[in-house]
Amino acid sequence: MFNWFRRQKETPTQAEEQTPTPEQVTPETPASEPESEAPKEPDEYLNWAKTAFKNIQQRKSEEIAPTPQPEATTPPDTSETVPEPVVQVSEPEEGVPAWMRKSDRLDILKETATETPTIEEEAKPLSFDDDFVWSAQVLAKQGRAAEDVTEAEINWLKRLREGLGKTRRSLVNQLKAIVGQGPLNEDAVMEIEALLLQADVGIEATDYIIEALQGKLREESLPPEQAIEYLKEIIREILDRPLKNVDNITFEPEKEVLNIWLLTGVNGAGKTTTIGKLAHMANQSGYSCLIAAADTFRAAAVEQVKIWGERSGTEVIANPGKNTDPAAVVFDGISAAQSRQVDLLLVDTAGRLQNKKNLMDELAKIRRIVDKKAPNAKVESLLVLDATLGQNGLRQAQVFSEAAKLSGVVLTKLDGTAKGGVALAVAQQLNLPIRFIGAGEGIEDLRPFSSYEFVEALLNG
Ligand SMILES: Nc1nc2c(ncn2[C@@H]2O[C@H](COP(=O)(O)OP(=O)(O)O)[C@@H](O)[C@H]2O)c(=O)[nH]1
Ligand SMILES: [Mg+2]
Repeated sequence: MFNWFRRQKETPTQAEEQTPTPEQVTPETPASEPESEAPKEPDEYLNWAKTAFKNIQQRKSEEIAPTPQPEATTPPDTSETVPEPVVQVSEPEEGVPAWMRKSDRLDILKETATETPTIEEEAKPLSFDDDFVWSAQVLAKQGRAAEDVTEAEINWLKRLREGLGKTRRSLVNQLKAIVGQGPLNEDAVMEIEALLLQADVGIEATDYIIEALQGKLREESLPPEQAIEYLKEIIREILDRPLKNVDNITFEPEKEVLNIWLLTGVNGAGKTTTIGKLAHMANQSGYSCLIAAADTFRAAAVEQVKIWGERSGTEVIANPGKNTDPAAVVFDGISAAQSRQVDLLLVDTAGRLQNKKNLMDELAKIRRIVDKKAPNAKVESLLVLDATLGQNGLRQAQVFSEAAKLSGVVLTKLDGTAKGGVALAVAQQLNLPIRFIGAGEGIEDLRPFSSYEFVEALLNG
């Protein structure tokens, strides 16, 4: 089993026994002294990638051989074989936001929810292309063994690279041209400033980056490639800085204790989708999981959570009554989680209430219930932020950080028009660590954040 939270393969017993020491839980930074077999030269990386590719192919053929899968091209007669959905899907009500009211998305979700959820992901065959080599190199540089690399990891890195592709292309060449000319003159500073601001980096982080870069280039003149490497270091430092205040660097659910993760954020940010993806990732990584549907203000919202529950094979605690108190659902969720001894309870919350005071009161009430009913639980409060909103998203974030004691951010929609630089603004302006990033609507399109991988996807060719 591959534990995504730890980024390592482990047997179920290992997962039980192992308590990670601080040294073990810092995979974000690449090993400064790579192990002896780690590649250094370009052709060594290529060989590493080839080995990884061969291993993945071999593992796939071994998995498929004993029990051949039914042909995905001939859909089964759904009227007969597919069991009735457990969920009673009610029509979206008046007053729900436009994207829900149209319900196209919901319809698609409803249809696909009863099918095998991984069909889309399985459909794409893995090919040994530029993207594969790039992804393999990113893993190799972090000291990974070619034997352990999984297809899911490669696919994720490809996705991330693709998502940040537009920003990378507009940043890298221009930056190289500017920083390769020695100390930055006034024009150069203005050009870099414009580039970074266009990428949503925000003024504070931009100033910080320019100052650090300026200092370095005054000390010594660097060729463009090295100047970019230094720039990457600065950016990683910004992204990792908020982690200094937290004790769980990997953000993996703790064993032997109930973990409760509250997901907050405005409507449409991606809370519910993120919950579905997190539940899937937790189940796949060996953690038992439960979802509490505490966005009770819209009937459709609860149904949407249930669909994600089915997709990820996770039970959803919901209250079917009208005008249900979200705190009551959270209470029920905790009771169920405690009696079943699950590892992780994911709580969906409402994104928009009439005003800021309402929102604050509601979130505070949920938090009180959690603290009272589960005083020993490990509670995290995650803000889900739509990366395509850039600086506007950050203003919303400010409101939530006043309303809830936030412990981290989930950045979503990095696959779309997002510029990516907003990650730096989050770290610099909110001083919150980014915990997970979403880059797509599929169930596997969310992974723990790694500053190393993010910066490579943003600035490496
Ligand atoms: N492209 C893309 N769409 C996403 C991502 N995460 C969520 N979405 C979409 O954003 C919309 C709102 O998501 P939802 O989870 O309902 O947001 P909520 O109101 O915060 O619960 C849905 O159409 C999702 O499919 C992502 O990472 N990438
Ligand atoms: Mg929702």
